[in-house]
Amino acid sequence: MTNDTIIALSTPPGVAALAVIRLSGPESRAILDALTAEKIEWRARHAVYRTLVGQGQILDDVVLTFWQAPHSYTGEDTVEISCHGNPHLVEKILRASLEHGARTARPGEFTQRAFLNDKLSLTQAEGLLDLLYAPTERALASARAMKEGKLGHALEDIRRELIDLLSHLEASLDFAEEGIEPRVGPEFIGRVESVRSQMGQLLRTAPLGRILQEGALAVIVGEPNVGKSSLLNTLLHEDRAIVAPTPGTTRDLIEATCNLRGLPLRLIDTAGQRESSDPVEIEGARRARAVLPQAQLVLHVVEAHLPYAPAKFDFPEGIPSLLIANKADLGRHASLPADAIVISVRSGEGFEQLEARIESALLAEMAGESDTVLTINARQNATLQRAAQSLDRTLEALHNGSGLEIVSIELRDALHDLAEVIGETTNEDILTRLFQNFCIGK
Ligand SMILES: Nc1nc2c(ncn2[C@@H]2O[C@H](COP(=O)(O)OP(=O)(O)OP(=O)(O)O)[C@@H](O)[C@H]2O)c(=O)[nH]1
Ligand SMILES: [Mg+2]
Repeated sequence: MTNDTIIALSTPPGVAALAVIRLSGPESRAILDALTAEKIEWRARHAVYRTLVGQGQILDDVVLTFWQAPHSYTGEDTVEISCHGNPHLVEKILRASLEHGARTARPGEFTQRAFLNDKLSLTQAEGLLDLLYAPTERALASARAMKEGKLGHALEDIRRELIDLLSHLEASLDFAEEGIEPRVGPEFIGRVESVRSQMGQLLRTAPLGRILQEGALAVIVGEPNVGKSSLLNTLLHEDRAIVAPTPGTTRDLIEATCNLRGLPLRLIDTAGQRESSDPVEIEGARRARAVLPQAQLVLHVVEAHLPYAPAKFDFPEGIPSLLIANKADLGRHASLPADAIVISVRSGEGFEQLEARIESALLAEMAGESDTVLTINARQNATLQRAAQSLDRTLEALHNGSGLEIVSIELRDALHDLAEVIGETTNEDILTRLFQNFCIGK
């Protein structure tokens, strides 16, 4: 339990109609008592209107709302001050509170206290962080599911089953000491397999989780004048890049983010690839090739009505690419490969299919689970992978008829990793890093 009282502005800095300052800790009420001339009858979840006074000066007219421990966000006594949204006023109220014993909160410290006081689990805290930063509807839904504890519950179910399996196993091992041959039946193996497949399902959501949090990078490349910038503008629904009939229009990399079927997609438009003696164009084409290896998806644009020729530049290995044949309004050449996505920026045709193909290319690893709401993040993925490996070794040992001691060790390892994902045995560093990512006042 912490015994100091922390304070921070919980709304964005700057001028606004209102600002909310939050205090949490045992002295929350006392600090405000010291700033008000008129006595306050503190009642949980009730708001009172008061004038704050500091060093004989009127600070502001505010509304104070009180939450009593443990029924607050942090689990501690908490007071929220709603004041006028003037940065100088906020500064004065903060300073006056610090003079009366409050301490400035670190980023995420309110949420960290909530975690330490068992008000929310580690995966819920991670969901909350994702919720604050979610860039699309789909990211919001996934963050909300995690914040509501759905992932935590799925992990708890897996853990309970593992504990149960382990206790069965230990019981058999105890019998062994009494001279009875220890054995586990096919039912036991079946249960381990089922736990492993549940873990597999969660692990498959990791690529989507990453895309929802960080966005996926798609780079648009092709020869000059094929309509790369036109494609960028259409996907963005915005006139972002210059479009012109002269080849060699785009020189710099142009980056923008769009929302494609709920997936945050970072798009980069590039200079056309061709032999040139213009140093600016050469540099533009070089930058385009240099950014390619960072892409999660390459959008290779050609012209639909012209004879198809493979790209003269190298695609980075291992990055999926889509062939997009633009200007279909001018015709379709017979030489176009069958997998080309035929579109026309001018007529708007083919965009439905293009979006579907981009979506499935990005979610390929999830095979048919693109509607998944529950996703795991990078930290959970790393630890859950380890747990899955332990389970694989458990199954191997069971199938090979290795000793049950080995099975028990592997199951224990899996349990240990699972406890870490859930947040029961997570080390300080990971916790510190997580909470630092929150904004101040959260
Ligand atoms: N007919 C037709 N013209 C198009 C279509 N899409 C783009 N264009 C035209 O093609 C020309 C080149 O378009 P851009 O989008 O500037 O092509 P780009 O690939 O970015 O060209 P660079 O930046 O020079 O490499 C412009 O005149 C566009 O209006 C299309 O679907 N149909
Ligand atoms: Mg261009």
